[in-house]
Amino acid sequence: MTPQIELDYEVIVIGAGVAGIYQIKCLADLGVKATVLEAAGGLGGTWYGNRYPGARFDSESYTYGYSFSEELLNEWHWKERFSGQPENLRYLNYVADKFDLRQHMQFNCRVEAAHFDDTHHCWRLKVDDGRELTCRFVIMTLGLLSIPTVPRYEGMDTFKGRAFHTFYWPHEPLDLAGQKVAVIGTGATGIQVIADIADKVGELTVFQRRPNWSAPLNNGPISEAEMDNIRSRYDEIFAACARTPGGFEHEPDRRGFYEVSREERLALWDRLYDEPGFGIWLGNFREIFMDEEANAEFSEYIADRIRQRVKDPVVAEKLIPRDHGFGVQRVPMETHYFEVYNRDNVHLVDISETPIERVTETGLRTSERDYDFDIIVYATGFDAMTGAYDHIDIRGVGGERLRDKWEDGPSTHLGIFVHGFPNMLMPAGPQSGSASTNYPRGIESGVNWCTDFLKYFWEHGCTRAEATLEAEERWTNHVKQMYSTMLMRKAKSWFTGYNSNVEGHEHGKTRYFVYNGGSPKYVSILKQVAENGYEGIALTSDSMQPSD
Ligand code: NA7
Repeated sequence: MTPQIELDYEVIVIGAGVAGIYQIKCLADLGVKATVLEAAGGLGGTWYGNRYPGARFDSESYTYGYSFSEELLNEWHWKERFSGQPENLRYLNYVADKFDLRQHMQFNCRVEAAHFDDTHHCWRLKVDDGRELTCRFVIMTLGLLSIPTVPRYEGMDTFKGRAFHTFYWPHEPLDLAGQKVAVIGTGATGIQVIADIADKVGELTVFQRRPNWSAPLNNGPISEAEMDNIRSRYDEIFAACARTPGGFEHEPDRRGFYEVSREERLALWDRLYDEPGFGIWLGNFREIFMDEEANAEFSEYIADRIRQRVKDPVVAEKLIPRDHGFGVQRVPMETHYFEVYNRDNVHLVDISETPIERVTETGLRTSERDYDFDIIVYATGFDAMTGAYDHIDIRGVGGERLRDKWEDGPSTHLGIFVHGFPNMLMPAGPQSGSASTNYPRGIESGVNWCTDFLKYFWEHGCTRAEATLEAEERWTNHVKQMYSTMLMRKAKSWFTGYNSNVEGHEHGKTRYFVYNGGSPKYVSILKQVAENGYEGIALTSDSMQPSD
């Protein structure tokens, strides 16, 4: 018999972002005693944090919204095809209010530790307000990109102006007029913020270590009439998202790259370049992701587009990536980004040639010269995927630390369970298909699956659920193997665990973060696992012996 103790909650969900909001909705519907603990002062996760100018979806807004409520779908009017942060945050708050979810959320509560109690088959959580809370299940909805990272330059604390990471862009209005601003970093975030603020600041200096392949977002407003049409097609839209590997409406071109003529390839690329969204990446030939030659030909096409848009040929060449091809890293989508470099008040500093040596009281020093700034913006990315887990002292059976277990990269069963860490669920964990797709589409399937699993667990009177080591090894090897055909395996990006600002992640030692099998395949695997009585997961109940 499992010794009984009175638990504070049956389930504690950590994180009130897109996944946490939906997870608590499902638990509330079941009438389970559950709460969400959120470190920030409000809900929204990514959309609570990233308030920098230009922050917006690269997903079509109407594919990013939740699909679970027809009423919600009918009520909400997306104003732009790729909606901006303020509206996105409003939307998530609207959802929380509509379904009365705020009563189940606690803000400004940072979970510092989560230790599994193997005697009572429960988790003991330490919160930074001094409380210890117990629960049967802990559900990690921590976000994929929720731990911002900054460079380790000397003198960072000596700067007399304002300096912040894009994730911590001030909540109060910040007047940029006449200001001398530095932006360090040209990833998806840097590209959005640079394009947005170039005409609002006095001088903008961009410090670029490596350029990124980027293509036009082609955003635009959504009229009432268009929104009515979208509403009438929601079933069709979500069905299309469920069919495609990336969870978008963009379907890969099924023709073989080498089966069509160069003219036909160019015709497709010209069309995709002018289309809204990720079509240029996800609607392209599949060979772009796997075949060096096909990738090089397409990359050269994009390079020519950059040359056409940037007047100074020297600057244009600096904006063209040399170390990787198009699409092997997350493709940032842009709005007049390249034209920014035609402005007199914008300067590009290639810090692969003249590295930043230190932060000074008045700005930045490169190996070439000193620069003075009022504001330094670090658009330098995140400790992706596992970073948020590393920031909590998570200990499983026998006190094993998750951080230690994952030192060389995550190992999971389905991206949902971790052997040695029973009663812990990750609806969109590292190595899950839910995390490598149009996020809310993946979230909904991940959360639905976890919720069904919990129902099964409770119906069978279970007290403990743990992935077997064998199942974990099988899944982790499967995830690794799928990298072997993808060009992305060679890229230095967060897809492979690279981050020069995080100890141990600097040299691009590959970490297998992403499930590359596509959303439909992942969902069918989840379905099969459930149909087979949750194979690979050892369940313990007081009335039955441990099994898998
Ligand atoms: P990314 O895509 O990781 O980009 C970070 C950028 O910051 C990238 O250009 C980096 O250059 C640069 N960086 C990072 N550290 C440094 C240091 N120390 N010095 C100079 N430059 C540096 O993060 P984002 O926030 O842009 O995007 C994250 C995700 O958000 C994105 O994938 C979308 O899903 C949304 P590097 O390329 O490493 O040379």
